Amino acid sequence: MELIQEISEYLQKGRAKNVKALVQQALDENMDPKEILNDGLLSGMMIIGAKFKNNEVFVPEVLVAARAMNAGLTVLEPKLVEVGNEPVGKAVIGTVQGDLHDIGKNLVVMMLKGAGFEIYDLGVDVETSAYIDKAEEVGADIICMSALLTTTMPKMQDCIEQLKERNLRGKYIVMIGGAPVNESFCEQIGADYYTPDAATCAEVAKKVVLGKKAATS
Ligand code: B1M
Repeated sequence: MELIQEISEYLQKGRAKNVKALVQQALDENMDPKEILNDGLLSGMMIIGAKFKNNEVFVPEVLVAARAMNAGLTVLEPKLVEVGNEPVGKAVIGTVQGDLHDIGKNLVVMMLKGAGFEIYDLGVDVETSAYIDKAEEVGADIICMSALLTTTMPKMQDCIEQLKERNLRGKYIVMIGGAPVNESFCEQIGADYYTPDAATCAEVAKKVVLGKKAATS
């Protein structure tokens, strides 16, 4: 079996140690880190996601697959973030309150780091005010929110409303994303940018932060 296929298969079985070792082997064989991510790890997670939806697997299986995914990501992270290291700005990030999904958010963190951002990762189940408090504390440029559940998406709007209440709406660029989020939701709640994936998020973040800094300098 091809190495990349093996990574996907072991991820689906939740075999974290094997996934970690195979990702390392793939890197040692000079495979492209993005190929390992997309065709190995993410494709395995997509298969698990589809099976979960069809009730062919349940939460425990998804959880071990997610752990295997995160184990693979720890090996891949140094390669994914080594692209650039000029300091670009500061970003506060987290998965919104009530939501425990962190794989996509962790990928966004890696890509933002790779784009040169200093990251303040608040983790999962983040209270709305915590994003704003942290942004104020560290002098952030961007607030990034991730949501994977339709039931937790409204927390993004709560953050926008709190920013307005605290007269801080113009101070921060607000970026949102996650599987159920889309452009029209972004417009509806008055966030600044929706991006569909981690790489695009980092690309847009860098462009707008540098643009804002150039305009104010
Ligand atoms: Co959950 N889950 N889950 N789950 N889970 C989904 C999201 C679901 C779609 C599955 C399904 O039914 N098909 C469904 C949501 C349905 C809905 O709301 N419409 C669901 C459900 C229902 C649940 C529970 C309620 C199940 C239960 O308990 N009965 C429960 C909720 C727990 C909670 O959060 N309170 C639950 C629990 C879990 C696990 C804990 C078992 C596990 C999470 C483990 C973890 O994250 N550490 C889990 C997983 C793994 C999934 C699926 C299978 C995979 C999610 C994932 O990691 N994808 C998911 C099904 C699916 O999405 N196909 C599912 C890979 C990841 C890279 O993609 O996070 O989308 P994603 O990130 C992408 C983009 O969205 C984007 O970048 C990434 C790609 O580059 N992105 C951003 C993400 N954040 C961004 C922010 C940005 C920009 C881009 O800007 C700031």
